[in-house]
Amino acid sequence: MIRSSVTIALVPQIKTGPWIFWEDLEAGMAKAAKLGFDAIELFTSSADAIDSERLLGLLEQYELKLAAVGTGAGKVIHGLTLTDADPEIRKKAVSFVLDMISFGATFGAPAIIGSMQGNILPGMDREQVMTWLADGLNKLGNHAGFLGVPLIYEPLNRYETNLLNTLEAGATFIDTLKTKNVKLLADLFHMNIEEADLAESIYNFGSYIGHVHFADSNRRPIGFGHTEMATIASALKEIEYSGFVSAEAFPYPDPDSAAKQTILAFKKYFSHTKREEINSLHL
Ligand code: LER
Ligand code: MN
Repeated sequence: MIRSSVTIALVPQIKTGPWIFWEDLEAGMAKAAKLGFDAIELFTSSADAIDSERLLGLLEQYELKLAAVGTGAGKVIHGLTLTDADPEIRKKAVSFVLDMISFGATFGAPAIIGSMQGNILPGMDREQVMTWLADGLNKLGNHAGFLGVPLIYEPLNRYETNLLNTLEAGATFIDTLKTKNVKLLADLFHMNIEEADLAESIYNFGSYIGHVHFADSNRRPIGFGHTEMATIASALKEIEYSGFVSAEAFPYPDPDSAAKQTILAFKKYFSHTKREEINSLHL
């Protein structure tokens, strides 16, 4: 069964980004629950930014799952990546993500390696950088496996990384890893830029996909851009994807409307709740 999720960003230093709800964990969760989302995805500044007991209580209270935890704050706030030329920084990056994996695993949620993968900077050797990435993913994948969750690796579009940009490149790379515990994140926004045919790539690399970021071509909520969602939804059903479709999209035109639009799109493509029922909800 494909389940819905919505992002909540709790990083005070970041005021713009593709997250639907911002700053207030409980308010975001209450709205997610009211709209009928199955889960939330969290973007926090570190693994100890939220008290685990409190989160557990809120997840139970609002009957939500934790779909995944983002690790990008490691780069954005702390300046860490898994492929930094400085071994000390790489070590800190691994340690930051290890803690995030442990945090997420408490709730059965995987951690996502997105911007923490870094970039090949001028003067760096591609092969060397890919070895650093492999070393990091092997350590992190093993730790996640020990805790019973996958590690999610996200191919990003070319304007965010020059490492791996497509599902095919991601799948080919993770096949070379020692760990067998890394899955791919199919972010529909990045895929819109990089894939020749989104549905075809989903069919071809379906067995590698462990998480989906649900955003339209312009990174607005699904339905506010020109992505052909019907064929993508068919592909996800065809491969028997059974994870979360998580709205990592801009809060356009505002967080509440973006959340409503997302759940409407989710219901349209993955189940059959009537539009009027959702429109009548007052957040
Ligand atoms: C970044 O563009 C992104 O898609 C995130 O999921 C990764 O941090
Ligand atoms: Mn993403």
